[in-house]
Amino acid sequence: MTGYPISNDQISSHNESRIDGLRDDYGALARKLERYGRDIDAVKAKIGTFSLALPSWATGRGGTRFAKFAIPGEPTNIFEKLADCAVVNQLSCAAPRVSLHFPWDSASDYDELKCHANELGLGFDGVNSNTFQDQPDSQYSYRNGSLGAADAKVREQAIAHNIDCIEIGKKLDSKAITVWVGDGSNFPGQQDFTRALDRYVSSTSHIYDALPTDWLMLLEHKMFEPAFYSTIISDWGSSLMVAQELGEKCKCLVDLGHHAPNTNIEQIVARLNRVGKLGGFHFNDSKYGDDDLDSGSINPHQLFLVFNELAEAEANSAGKFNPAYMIDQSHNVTDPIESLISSTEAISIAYAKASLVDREALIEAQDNNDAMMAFRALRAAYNFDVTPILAMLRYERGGAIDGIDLYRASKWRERKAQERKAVGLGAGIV
Ligand SMILES: [Mn+2]
Repeated sequence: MTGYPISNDQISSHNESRIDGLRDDYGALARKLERYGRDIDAVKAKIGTFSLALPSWATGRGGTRFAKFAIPGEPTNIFEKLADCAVVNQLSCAAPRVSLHFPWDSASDYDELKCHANELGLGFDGVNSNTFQDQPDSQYSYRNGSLGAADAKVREQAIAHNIDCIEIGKKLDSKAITVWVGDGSNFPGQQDFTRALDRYVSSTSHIYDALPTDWLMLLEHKMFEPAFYSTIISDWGSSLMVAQELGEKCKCLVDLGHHAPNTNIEQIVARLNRVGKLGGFHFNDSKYGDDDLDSGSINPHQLFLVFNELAEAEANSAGKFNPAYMIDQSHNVTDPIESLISSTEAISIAYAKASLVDREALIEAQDNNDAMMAFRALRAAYNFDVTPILAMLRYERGGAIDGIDLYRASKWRERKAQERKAVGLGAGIV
């Protein structure tokens, strides 16, 4: 425990003043759940199996296309990003993996990086490639696309970069690579839809061939941006088409923000699961488009409905259901650590509520065409305040009853502002 960022003394004194109140709330919820036919400790054990990955890039302040406003004490390299992720995990006890992004997170020695992460209580999730921006040492530009580019040399460079990411991931014990490309067009006629997709499929098949046997390749679709007329993998249909063409190690990743407004995302979850192609999730929230707002901050009910489908999928998966869960959001106006603690709880709440759904009652109502009783089966679970279960889990695991309160009291950011170099002014990043 010595490598952990927040001292045990600090956590103990924080919890000491809150544990009596928590036990009171937990007891009241236990009695309520008992009347509902559920044992709170069994529910807690189930919720305790849930965990998330944190993206390294979310530890810095995000931005928009217009600007980024840095805060003092932001991490400036992968080691500092890991330290901030370790704070989130230590206090929330539900985010033990970090997802790296290359070349942003390049290191000179990945064995050292892995050891360092392990000392902080962290492991590594899937790796992410980046062919949506040029790097200082890039020979060819991605300005006209990457894996689907018309120029074969550009495609070869993009393929080689993805294979490099797999090689790094092998050293870190990652088991997946997530591929998202910015390829697309801004003008009607600029690009032939079919030939561009053919080139993308051909390129991704080379990356697929380089996958170790126990790895997955996750394809992330996005409706628009940076291209505004057409995007090469714009929707779950295109993503599924390519995943089915490439083979069983290729699956689809659903980012909650990458759909048209009002899209029924929970139905997409059910569809992808039906064909065994639901590979993972990127959690965030939105009001208008790909806003990358904090998970559950705008529409917590939708998050619950997504998890309800995941719970249904898990119940019918014969033990093979293991999607990669990750936060993917941009923190423009908050301290990223606070947003990540808050979002970890919001996502865990949705998971917990979905696990409380009375599935027998739900299926019975569905089969009897009883819309109101089916809806009530969902609403009854949604209406439970499950936060005492999550707080008790954190307490029992050495985390914080109130993570953000303790984080503020620890003055972590103020201390880091003294130690870390300033990030300075920067352009927006989405
Ligand atoms: Mn994403």
